[in-house]
Amino acid sequence: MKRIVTIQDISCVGKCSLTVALPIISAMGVETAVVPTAVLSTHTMFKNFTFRDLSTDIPLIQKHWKEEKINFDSIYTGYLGSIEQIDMLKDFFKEFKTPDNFIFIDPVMGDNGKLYTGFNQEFADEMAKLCNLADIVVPNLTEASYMLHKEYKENYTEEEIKELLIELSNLGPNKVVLTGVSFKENELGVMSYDKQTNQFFTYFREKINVKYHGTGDIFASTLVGALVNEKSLEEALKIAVDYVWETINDTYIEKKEDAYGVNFESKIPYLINRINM
Ligand code: PXL
Repeated sequence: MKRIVTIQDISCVGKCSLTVALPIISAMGVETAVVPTAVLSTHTMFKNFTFRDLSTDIPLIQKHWKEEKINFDSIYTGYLGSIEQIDMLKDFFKEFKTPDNFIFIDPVMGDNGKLYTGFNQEFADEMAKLCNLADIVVPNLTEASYMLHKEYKENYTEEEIKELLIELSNLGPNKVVLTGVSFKENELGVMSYDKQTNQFFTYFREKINVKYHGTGDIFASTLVGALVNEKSLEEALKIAVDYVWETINDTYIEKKEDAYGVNFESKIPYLINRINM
């Protein structure tokens, strides 16, 4: 069985980071090892959340796993709590990167033009340096703007998105995916760039006019799961966008509050069908 290690926080309520990565990757038939970076009572969109930093455990977990000769088909990072953790991961990558696996970074930092509580430009700059070690990075437009020191805009032309993708690939990774891309009012999706083949790829679905928290984490978890299942980047992107669309649609019908995330659980059978197609 393939094995992914995912490194991100546990937000105990709110359906993001580890509480979505674990069930989604497992449902895709891949073992999910975890390095929890922090424990929060909820994600940071709620007020008065608790935050326990788990940085000191990271090198200890790394050392033990090295002794046990544990290896991974992919190393997938999401929300990281501090610059110190970014530095620790550089070392973690060195220990566990092999010629056969790939490093997948979701540089979780912000959305809608703003950084989440607790992040600043310095963190974005350090995250950009961490991306140098990645094989694939999957920022949204906010995260890309901060990492590249570019102004965030509401609307982009195809040429501008291509430029952003190339600049992101110049940070280091061979494959880059931008999420939240839209060239028409009623469409939303992703655009990717593969530096080795010089290929761009777009995939859109009909836009549902709501924003739910945690969908970026669902997208990233599904994408890395599909890639480890040996789907091509294009096929994996279609599966991830379609699954996120299904979960948003299901939630929209129920009209839930956005901070509580999407009904990804009810669409797990859909995901399993897609991955086995
Ligand atoms: O969904 C991204 C995310 C992950 N983890 C924590 C967060 C957020 C977004 O706000 O606060 C703790």
